[in-house]
Amino acid sequence: MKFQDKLDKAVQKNNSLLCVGLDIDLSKIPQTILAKEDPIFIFNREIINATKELVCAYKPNMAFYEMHGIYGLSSLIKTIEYIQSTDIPVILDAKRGDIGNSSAAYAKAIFQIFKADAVTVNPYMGYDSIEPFLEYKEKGVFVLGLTSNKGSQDFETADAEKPLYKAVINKVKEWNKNKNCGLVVGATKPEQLKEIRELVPHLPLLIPGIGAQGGNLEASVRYGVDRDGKNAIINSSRGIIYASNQEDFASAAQNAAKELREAINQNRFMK
Ligand code: OMP
Repeated sequence: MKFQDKLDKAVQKNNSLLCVGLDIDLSKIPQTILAKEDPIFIFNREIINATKELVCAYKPNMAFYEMHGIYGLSSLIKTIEYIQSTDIPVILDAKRGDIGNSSAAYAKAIFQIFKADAVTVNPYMGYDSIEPFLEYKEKGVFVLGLTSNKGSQDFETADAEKPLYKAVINKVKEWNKNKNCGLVVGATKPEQLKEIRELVPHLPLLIPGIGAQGGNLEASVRYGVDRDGKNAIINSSRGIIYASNQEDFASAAQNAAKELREAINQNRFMK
């Protein structure tokens, strides 16, 4: 199934635009889980069981698995396999992008080995660095547009007259021949988000930066959704999965996800 269709189904079924980020931090996982075999997978499975009726996507960031070497990668594969049994799409946050043949290898790993439904990519190296991902027509490709971090001012918005992120957006519109592109726009940049949504009325926007990074939820939802109140994927990682670092972590994550889904929905149709 195409990523966009899978996303639309999950949005509809769970009445949700919430994406839970699975950014594993062993120092925040309860001792009883750490004592088990494959604690990363067990932790994720509990979080997924507690939130699968509340979300439209999951977004594991590869860095948090790669840092544990082969064990982390094996837990990531098991986690994605488990998510696939729930019909919720997986956006693998990898921020890849390299010369063509290297990107082709990255794309193969992400879509064929890890079996993600979508990926995040870095556009700095231009079209041939993104093309191998776009060739997987069924998969979603989220291009970094305007990121949530402070350093976004170094390049993305350095030129106030002609900001680089706008050049990226124009290219993404060109690159969207297979209708499988999306854009990443940080929740910390609500003003620009409004403008970006006008430039790309139909593209799915992945919007991270809610919760731990202090992004503006209300504005991100209002400005981020399309005309039908869809296609904004509002991500929170630490704010959900580490709502508690005690035994009650899964129910605490469930409560945090319920609250956030509700807060998102209150702003979805306010355009
Ligand atoms: P929390 O701050 O814990 O909610 O995590 C945010 C997640 O979104 C992390 O995995 C980041 O790497 C990712 N992210 C950003 O925070 N800012 C961006 O501009 C882009 C991303 C991303 O591509 O997902």
